[in-house]
Amino acid sequence: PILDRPPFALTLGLIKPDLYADPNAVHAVFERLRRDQWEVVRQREVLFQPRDAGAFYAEHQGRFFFDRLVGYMTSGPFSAMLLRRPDPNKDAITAWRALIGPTHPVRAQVNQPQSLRAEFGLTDTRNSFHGSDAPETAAREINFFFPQDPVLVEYLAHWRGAD
Ligand code: RTP
Ligand code: MG
Repeated sequence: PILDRPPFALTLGLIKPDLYADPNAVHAVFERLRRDQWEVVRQREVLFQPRDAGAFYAEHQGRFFFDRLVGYMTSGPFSAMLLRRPDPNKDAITAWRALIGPTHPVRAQVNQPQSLRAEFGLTDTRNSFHGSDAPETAAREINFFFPQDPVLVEYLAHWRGAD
């Protein structure tokens, strides 16, 4: 049963193009990750073509902000990270989304001023970070950027085996 499973310890984080273009900001983000005991298992620089952004954000096709989102995500290189919580009792997906904060930076500034989007986000679209929202999406998104990575493959076998 799902309740007997360990919390999902992996997630996929993005440092989006606007922020990735600013080395001082990127440095500050990695300092924060170290301080909060995140393990960056893999990290790669990615440059999206429009079709890549459309594939990654397929669920948003047809939304009013889709073209803006594709334009943003193809505006320059960004960083994709396979993140792990070393503490097996902590859920990486929830913890990472809590750290980055609400989608809309203005809301983040009001409700979660310590969050990364409150500090670095610019607009509703240019919100500087991404985080997977569930174990299934984390697995899909990690595999999107790090296909068949052994860390993901082994973790999924262990996690699924827990039922
Ligand atoms: P994400 O998936 O990137 O972590 O963000 P989220 O769940 O907080 O937000 P979601 O609704 O999934 O939207 C995906 C990304 O689309 C852009 N967006 N722009 N009103 C707008 O202009 C708007 N709304 C969303 C953001 O870049 C958001 O992260
Ligand atoms: Mg989302």
